[in-house]
Amino acid sequence: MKTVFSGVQPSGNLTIGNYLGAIRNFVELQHDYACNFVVVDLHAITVPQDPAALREQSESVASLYVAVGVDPQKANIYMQSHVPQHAELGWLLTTLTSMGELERMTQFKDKSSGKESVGAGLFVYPSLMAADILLFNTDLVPVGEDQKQHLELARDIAGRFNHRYGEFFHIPEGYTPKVGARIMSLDDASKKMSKSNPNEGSRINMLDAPDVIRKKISRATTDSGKEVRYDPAAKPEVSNLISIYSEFSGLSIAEVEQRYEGQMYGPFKKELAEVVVSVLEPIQQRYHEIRKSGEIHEILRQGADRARETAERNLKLIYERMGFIPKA
Ligand code: ATP
Ligand code: LTN
Repeated sequence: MKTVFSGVQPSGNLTIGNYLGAIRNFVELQHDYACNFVVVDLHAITVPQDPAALREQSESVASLYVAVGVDPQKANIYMQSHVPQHAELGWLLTTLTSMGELERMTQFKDKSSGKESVGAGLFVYPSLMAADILLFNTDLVPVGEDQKQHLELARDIAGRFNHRYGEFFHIPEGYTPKVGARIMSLDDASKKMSKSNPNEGSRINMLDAPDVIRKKISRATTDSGKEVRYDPAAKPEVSNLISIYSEFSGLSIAEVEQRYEGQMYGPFKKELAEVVVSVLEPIQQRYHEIRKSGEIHEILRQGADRARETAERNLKLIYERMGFIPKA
C-alpha cells in the first residue's frame, strides 16, 4: 500500500483555508493509502508559542482531524513530538540541505521579514518537513499551494540521498486540489488566508460560531462593481468568495456565477455564509463531542505507537546507509 503523510501546525485556530487546501482531502485518501496525519508541534515552535495555547491548539487540531472524518483506525493521527524519529531524521537531512536552498524559501522570507530576531529553527523548518515526509518513505503529500516549494525541496533532498547512498527514498508527489488550494484573506485578496494573521476578520475559522461566520462574510472586502463574476485578475476578492462558495456547495464556478447573475453582492454573501455554516456546523458538533469525551488522548497514543514502529525501522536503515555504526 502506498503511503500518505501530511501535517498541520498547531499555531492557531484552523481556517477554512486549511480545510479546503488540506484536511478535507485527508478523508478521501485514507481509504486507499497508509496515512499519517500529524499535528506538527515541532514546526509550530519555529515562531514563539505560548505553552498553554500550544497545548490547547494541539488538542484542537487533532480533534478536528477526527471531526472532519479521519478515522483513527485507518490513519495514524499523532503528535510529531511523540515520535522522536522526526527530529532525529530532521538533523540528518539538515546536513544534506544547503544554505542557498533554505534562503530561497518564500515562507522563510515572509515569516522573517521585518523581524528583529529570527530563530534558526525557522530557517531549517523545511528540512524537518522533508524528514516528516521521508521518514515514512511517503508517496503522496496532500498540501495547499503554499507548501509546493517545501515539497519540491523534500524531493530534491530525497534524490540527493539516493544519489549519495544508493536508491532508498521514493520521490514524494504533491496532492493539491485544483480549486481551494489557495484561499485568500477576506480583507486582502493578495495574501493567503492564514491562521496566524493578527486580523481575525481576515479568516473564517473552522470553529467560528454561525453568527461570527455571517458577520465576517458580510464584512469581507469586495470591489466597487456589482457583478458576481469569477475573474481573479480583475476581481480578486469576489473571485475568492466564489471559490469558497463553489468548494463548500459542490457547484461549479460557472454554476455559482449563473445563480447570481443580475444580483448584487448582498444576497450572494448572505447565501455564501449559509453554505459555509451548513458544512461547518456538523463538524463543529462532532468536534465538541470529541473534546468532551477526552478520547483524543488515546487516539494520539495509538497513532504514535503505530507510527513509531515504522519510523524506528526506517531510521535504522537510513543510519546504516549513511555509515553510522548500528547499536549493539
Ligand atoms: P500559519 O499561518 O501558522 O503558517 P497556515 O494557516 O498557513 O499557518 P499551516 O499549518 O501552515 O497553516 O498549513 C496547513 C495546511 O493547510 C497546509 O497543507 C497548507 O498548504 C494548507 N493551507 C494553509 N493556508 C491555506 C489557504 N489559505 N488555502 C489553502 N490551503 C491552505
Ligand atoms: N509546513 C507545513 C506543515 C508540515 C507538513 C509536513 C505538511 C510540516 N510537515 C509534512 C506536509 C507534510 C505547513 O506549514 N503547512
